Order: sequence, then structure tokens, then C-alpha cells
Amino acid sequence: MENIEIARVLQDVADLLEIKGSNPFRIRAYRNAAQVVAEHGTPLRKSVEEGADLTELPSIGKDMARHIGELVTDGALSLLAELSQAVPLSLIELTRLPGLGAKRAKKLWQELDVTNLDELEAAAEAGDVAGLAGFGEKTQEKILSSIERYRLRQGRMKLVDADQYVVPLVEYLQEDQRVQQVEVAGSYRRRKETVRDIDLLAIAEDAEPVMKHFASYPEVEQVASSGGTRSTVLLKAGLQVDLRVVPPISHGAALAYFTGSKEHNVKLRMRAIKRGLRLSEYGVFRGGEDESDDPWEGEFVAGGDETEVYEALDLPWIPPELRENRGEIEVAERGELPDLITIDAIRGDLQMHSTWSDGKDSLETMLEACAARGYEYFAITDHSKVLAMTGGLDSAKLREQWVEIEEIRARHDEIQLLRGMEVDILTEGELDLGDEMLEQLDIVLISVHSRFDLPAAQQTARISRAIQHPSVNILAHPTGRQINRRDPMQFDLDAVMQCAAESGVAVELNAHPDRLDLNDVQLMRARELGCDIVISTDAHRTADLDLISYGVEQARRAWLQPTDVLNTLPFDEFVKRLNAP
Ligand code: DGT
Ligand code: CA
Ligand code: ZN
Repeated sequence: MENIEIARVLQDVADLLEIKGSNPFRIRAYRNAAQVVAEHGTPLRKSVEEGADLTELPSIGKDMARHIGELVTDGALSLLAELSQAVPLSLIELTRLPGLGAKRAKKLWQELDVTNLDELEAAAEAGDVAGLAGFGEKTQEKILSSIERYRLRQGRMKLVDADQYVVPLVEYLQEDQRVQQVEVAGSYRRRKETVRDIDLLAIAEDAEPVMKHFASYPEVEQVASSGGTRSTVLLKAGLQVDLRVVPPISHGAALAYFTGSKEHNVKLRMRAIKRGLRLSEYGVFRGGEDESDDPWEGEFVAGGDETEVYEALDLPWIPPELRENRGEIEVAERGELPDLITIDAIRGDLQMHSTWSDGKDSLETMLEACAARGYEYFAITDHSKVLAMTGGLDSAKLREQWVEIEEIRARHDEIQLLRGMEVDILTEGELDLGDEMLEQLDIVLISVHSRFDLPAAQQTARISRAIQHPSVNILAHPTGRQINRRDPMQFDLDAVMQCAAESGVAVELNAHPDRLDLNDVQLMRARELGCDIVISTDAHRTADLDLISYGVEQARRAWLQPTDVLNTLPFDEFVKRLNAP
């Protein structure tokens, strides 16, 4: 069992306890433990196997350590089974709907006997939900549309979660001596923000033993289908994995085919036909019937290497992130593929938190971690006071932080520390910090953390007003969405980005894999509108600085080049550009 599954079970326990009305401290203990487990860098199952003492971890007491041990060894938690006698497990799903939570789920259950999504949908359609105290017509409508969206995205896993399963699985497959190479294709290779399943290729002469090895992977829950060169399994985590075994001569062709996207492939195939060629997952062939039963018919032109496959179609190799049929083939044909941004081009991270607000590491520790990554500069941007639960800073506290910043600057000349803040945008578009303080900051980020549900016109006006404040530099996580969890705010993003472009305010690509906000399509639009773009991690601990890779990958999907991203500039130029009107 991987850490995120353990964390999910602990979250489930917390949800059930909350619905049951247990002691808030007990509920909190499970939530805290779930967070620690989810963010723990190494698999806890290994620690358990090695007999490590889990109580040395923060928020993990004796009971919690016992639960984790039980989960790792038995794959289930007896406490959860016990709790489910009192509260139906299916209620947990309700608490995951945006705007519901445990309190409301409890009310729906107790007053309307609703225990799952289907029953909730029926009750809302019958108009019964609106009648409950504290719900009303509007909430009822919202519930119906949330259920619909929830169903639509069901079954798509966040890329960061998929990474947790894919990396060990690939390692396992590579242990087999008969496997020459393992490749991950599909949307995972294109680095899409969510994936429906994982498409693996194993390069090997003989498929059968590889299939057997695959099926005996300990994390496999069920082999859904198994043929000569292809099998599909379901992992215990609920992720579906397809494996195809491909001979070396078809390595490149199969990789291109299964990387997709489907739309990109269709274009490539048409291109092949125009050249009197046939493109398939086996290779590029000249002659032979297009609909032939024999995939090897005709003269073999290319297939072992992906670049050669593209060359056979008179194209340069196209980076997987671009293969969405958004004009990449046409641009490649003209030899004008963008010089996509890479992680090495990033010279500084512009959003992170420290122990001054809700970060887990001290300011100086964050500095050392940024310097160790080779950054030239970084910004400390703790929360402002309205976010009381994050320990947001008021002016007095911020002044205290500045004293510490001066001391730290005096001790470190290896990196430039920008004095910043992530200032909340209040309901009417005012900022949660006085002008006199704003003026003294090196960098001002603004973001919405409340009233996500304002009417669109009001939301647009609110954000635009905040952007026009003369001290503001960056609009952080502009849409507020959290993947699979919170929908983007309803507002006119185009108008807001236009306003940002005119006000010399950059828009952020928040690299956190739960957010990736702006997304690829929105970033393309931002560039079109002339917005400056920055990529930041929103790190809350040093380990989060690594999440920059997810941001860079999404930026690549948006065709961004280093010149499109402000924090690829050397420090002096960066500061000049940041402060340019
Ligand atoms: P996903 O799984 O929804 O996140 O997205 P993909 O792109 O991984 O889609 P998937 O798993 O259905 O298929 C993997 C790749 O295989 C896809 O990107 C292109 C290729 N492929 C699958 N079916 C077809 C097809 O009918 N025609 C063509 N040309 N390619 C296909
Ligand atoms: Ca796929
Ligand atoms: Zn934040």
C-alpha cells in the first residue's frame, strides 16, 4: 500500500468520525496524520517492513503508528470497518463534493436518509434538499451540477499521484533481464494534468515471460485481460495499466503510436498516406494494402527509433507535450518548433511560505534549499492576515519578518532574497495589507482565497481592481481551481488577463500539481494577450521546491519558451522587468 492510499484511509476515518460527531481533537489527529503520510518522501510500507519506529514522525502517535502497520500488513483497517457499522461508508463520497463537507453530509443522511451520490441526486431532483434548513434552492442546484462534474472527471488521476505508482512499476518491470527497456506512453508521457490510465511499452523479443512477470507484480489487484502481447491490469490503488510488449524493430513506431494523442496520430497517418507510406504501431512501410491483415506487408522504412519515424514523414521529432494536434505538425513542417522551456532555465522561485505563516520550514532553511538548487533569487511570500488559519501576517508581524530577513541577508550572499507577500484579495478587490507596507515589499503576489462563488461579473471586477493596485506584481493561482477538487472560479479570465497585461502584472503558473493554475490552454491565451508569465511552486516545505517540474511540463504543453517566462531572467533584468509599468 502506497502512502497516498494510507493517507486516504486516514482521511476516510476522519470524515466518518466527523459525520458521527466525535471529538474534534480526535478528528484533527487523523487529518494531521493523513497529511504527514501523504507528504512523506519514502514509502511507509518500507519503514514498516524494516521495523522503523513511526512515532518519530510528526503527528504520528502510538495509535496512528499501529493503524499504519495494520494497513501495510493487512491492506485494510479494522477501525474503518467498525466505524462503518455506525455510519455508512458511502457517505464519504458526499463529503468530497465541492461545497458539502462532513456536516452537510450528516444532515442529508439524518434528515433525508441519503447515503450515496445516487440517492443525493434523486433527493435534489425531487426538490427535497432545498427544504432542509441551511440548504435552499441555490445549494440544491449547485449540488446537482457538482454531481454531474464529479461523474465526468471520475476515473482521471492526477499526474502527481500516477507518478507514485508508475515509477516503482517501471523499476519492477526493468528487473526482468528479458526486458530491454520500458517506456511510459499515453497522456502520462504527454504530461497531461490527469491520466485515465497508464500505457506501458516493454521492448523485448519474447512477450510471454514479460506478461507473466507483469501479472505477478504485487500491487496488481486484478488482471482484466491478457493476450499474446498485451495485458491490462488494475492496480490495488484503482489505477488501470496497459502493457504492450513490442520487438525492438517497432520500438519507435509503437512509442509514437501509444503516446498519441489520437488526434495527433490521425494527422500523422494521413501524412504517411500522402507520401505513399503506411504508418502503424509496427513501423512505417512502403507499399502493401492499407487495410491488410498482415501488419508487416510492404517494405519496412522505419520503426526502431521515434525520430526516424518522424523523419520518414519529413518531420523533425516533436516533443510529446506538444502532440495534441494544436498545430504542432504544421509548425514542425516549417521547421519552427518552439524551443520549449526546460527546468534548467528557471533561475528563481517566486512563491513560497515559511514558518512565519503556514510553511513547515524556516525562512533560512528555505533559502538554503533554493540556493542548493542553484537558483539566483527567490521570494518569500507568506500569507496575509485575513487567512488566520494559516497564521497570516499583519503589518506588525510582517515588520518582524523583515528584521529576520535583514539578518539572513547579512549571513547569505549566495542568493538574492526577495521580500514578498501573498496578499489576499478581499471581497471588493481591496488588498489585505496597507499601501505603506505594500510599497516596501520587493514583490507583491495577490490571490483569492475566499468568496470563490461570487457572481462572475462581480468576481471579474474584484480581481481586476486588485490587479490595478500600483504595488502589485503577480496574480497568483488565477482561477483558484484545485484539480479534481475545486472548480475554477466563474469569471471572465480573458478580461482579467487583459487587465493584467495592461497593468504590467504577471500571471502565475502555479506549479503545484494539485493546482497547475493557469492550465496549458489558458497559458497560451495569456501569452497571446501579452501577459508576463511566472512559474512558481507555492512551496510549503523545502521538498515542494521540486514540484517546479510539474509547472515546467505544463508550460511546455502551452508551447512556452524561456523568453515567455519572467523567472528565467538573470536577477537584475528580472527586477527591472518586474517593476516596469
Ligand atoms: P487518457 O488515457 O484518457 O489519459 O489519454 P491517452 O492519450 O493516454 O489515451 P488512451 O490511453 O486511450 O490511448 C493511448 C494512446 O494510444 C493514445 O494517445 C493514442 C493511441 N490510440 C489509442 N486508440 C487509438 C485509436 O483508435 N487510433 C489512434 N490513431 N490512436 C489510438
Ligand atoms: Ca492513457
Ligand atoms: Zn497560497
